Amino acid sequence: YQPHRFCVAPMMDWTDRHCRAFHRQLTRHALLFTEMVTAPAILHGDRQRLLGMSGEGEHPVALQLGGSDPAALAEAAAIGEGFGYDEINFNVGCPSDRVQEGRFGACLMAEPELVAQCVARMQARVKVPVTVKCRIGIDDQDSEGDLQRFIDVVAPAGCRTFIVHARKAWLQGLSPKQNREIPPLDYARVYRLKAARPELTIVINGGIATLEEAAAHLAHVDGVMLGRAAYQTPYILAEVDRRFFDPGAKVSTRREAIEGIYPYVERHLASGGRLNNIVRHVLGLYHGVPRARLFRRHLSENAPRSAAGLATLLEAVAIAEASNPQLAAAE
Ligand code: FMN
Repeated sequence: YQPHRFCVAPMMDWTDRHCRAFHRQLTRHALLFTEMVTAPAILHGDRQRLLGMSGEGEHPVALQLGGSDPAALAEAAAIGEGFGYDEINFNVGCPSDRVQEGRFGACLMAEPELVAQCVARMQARVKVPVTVKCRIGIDDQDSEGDLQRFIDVVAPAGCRTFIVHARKAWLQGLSPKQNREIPPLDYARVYRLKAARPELTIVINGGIATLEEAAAHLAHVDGVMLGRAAYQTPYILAEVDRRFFDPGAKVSTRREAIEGIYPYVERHLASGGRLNNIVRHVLGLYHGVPRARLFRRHLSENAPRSAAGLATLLEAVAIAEASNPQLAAAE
């Protein structure tokens, strides 16, 4: 059993606990990741808000940390482990300016010794695995040898699993959004990394849109990580368990997935939360079926209202499923 066989990527503002509660209705086994949380935020901020989970059913879930101070990261990792996270993942892949100022994210690829120190200090404090999410390169430091050297310095510090975004990061002149499209992906480089270091668990990320593509990558690497496709077309997650983990697993219908979160929605509303906190992650559920637009519209118009309750969600489902009897069966 390889827990990293299928992962849903860490995405700021997207993969919060509500999103994860929803994704969990579609797949029992995919490894979910939090948004990046910085070590200083954990040390000085509202831990319950930053680290609280949606409930016991959320596992397996990895906490992604950002930072570059080994001591602060180690403390943050220990706190995260205390909250029950199954893995601590270190962000060495995010290109944004804000993140560079604090010296975290992809710019750390230029400092493998520092990354190794961070990993070693974290792994010394926690029992759960510490993993790294990185890029194939940055700026002009992106030869095959540079990636290999980065991995060979960091792995002995205690990291056995690397999630590699198969696109180099450009730290100047591109927004993070642009840098998710340019420069082109180089999957072959990640495959060669796995071939050269077969003892490491290598997970590939970047531009994977379907489970067919995911399956093709798995012929070369140990795992796949999907970001935007999982978020924007979440129903693809429904087949992940059967396809990648357990041939006997059940595939939920869209309706079952959404009915599965009703109790969570009710608890959230009862504790003073807004419907839209959860429902904004559900908008893509019917993507590709005839009444998807009506579903999305009903929710985006009504869920943000402060009084919106479970009824709004029930109405949206009724709208999406009206005269769509084939949706009753899993596709
Ligand atoms: N990567 C991180 O390592 N940490 C983050 O917090 C993070 N936030 C992201 C937020 C958004 C909205 C998006 C679209 C991506 C973010 N990423 C972050 C990058 C993704 O984890 C992933 O590496 C990237 O989107 C490529 O995968 P994809 O093509 O499957 O989306």
